[in-house]
Amino acid sequence: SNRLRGKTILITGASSGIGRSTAFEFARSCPEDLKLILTARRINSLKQIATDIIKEVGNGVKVLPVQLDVSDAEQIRGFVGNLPTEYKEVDVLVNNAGLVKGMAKAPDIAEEDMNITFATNVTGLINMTQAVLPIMLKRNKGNGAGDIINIGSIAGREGYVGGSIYCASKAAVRAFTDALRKELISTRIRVIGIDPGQVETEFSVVRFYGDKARADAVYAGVEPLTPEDVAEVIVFAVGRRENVVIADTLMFPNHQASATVLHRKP
Ligand code: NDP
Ligand code: 8X3
Repeated sequence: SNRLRGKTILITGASSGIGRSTAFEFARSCPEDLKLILTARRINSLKQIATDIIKEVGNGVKVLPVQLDVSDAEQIRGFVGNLPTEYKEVDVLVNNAGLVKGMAKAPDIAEEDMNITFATNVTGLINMTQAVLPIMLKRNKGNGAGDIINIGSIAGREGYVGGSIYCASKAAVRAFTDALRKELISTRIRVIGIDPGQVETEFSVVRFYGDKARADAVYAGVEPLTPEDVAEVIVFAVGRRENVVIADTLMFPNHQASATVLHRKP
């Protein structure tokens, strides 16, 4: 039987890239019975995605789009309390929302870029986790209490030039994920860390403040992962037997061996 059946799945950063693909992948993997809570700042994109998911898989999947800026602690506090009753029992939290602004080297990093990066990737992820954990802990009764999936990056394992704030933020995600798994060891909550290498999404467009040409140059001569590739791994991890924790995953496209070792076709 389908282990995803009946689950309520909350995804941050679901308006684009990996988060969006993860929403579709969950829906396709359990079209008969699933609830998706899709969050991001761009509510119109979320509404469109909700419509498209139901168009594709039918209305066995229920989708709730909610505007939520994870960098705003106040919004997170209100969000969980205001979930409609039928969506309150969150089983799976996918902490995916994340970004970086700029590729400046110290000492030229804009304070604003640093602040938004940490407020989203680190503080936002921790606040979301703290907001949702009580729901999972309350349900914790010996089986399947819940899953927390944190999206890190190869950048969290290895620094690269022009990546210091992003790398530091993702190293923080990795450290938080590791400590959290230990803190929750007496529960049945699974803490799952996934660190992708290059994935072609809006990530680089956002990093370069909307400069599409500069973003495209990042992927010139290489074949990056698709957001679907990462979504498949997320859904696979959640779909394992309850006693199986896919704790720590590093995934690359074939041309990549580290944050800095990439083979580019001339
Ligand atoms: P995208 O830019 O395509 O998607 C990022 C998502 O995060 C968007 O849905 C965006 O929605 C959301 N987001 C950004 N800021 C906030 C915020 N303050 N509150 C809520 N949502 C927010 O990039 P990716 O899909 O690539 O990124 C997803 C995750 O994957 C990130 O954590 C990223 O660091 C990580 N990652 C990406 C890699 C890559 O090469 N692309 C590699 C490894 C990890 P909105 O703007 O509507 O709020
Ligand atoms: C994004 C991957 O290497 O471009 O997480 O920083 S990288």
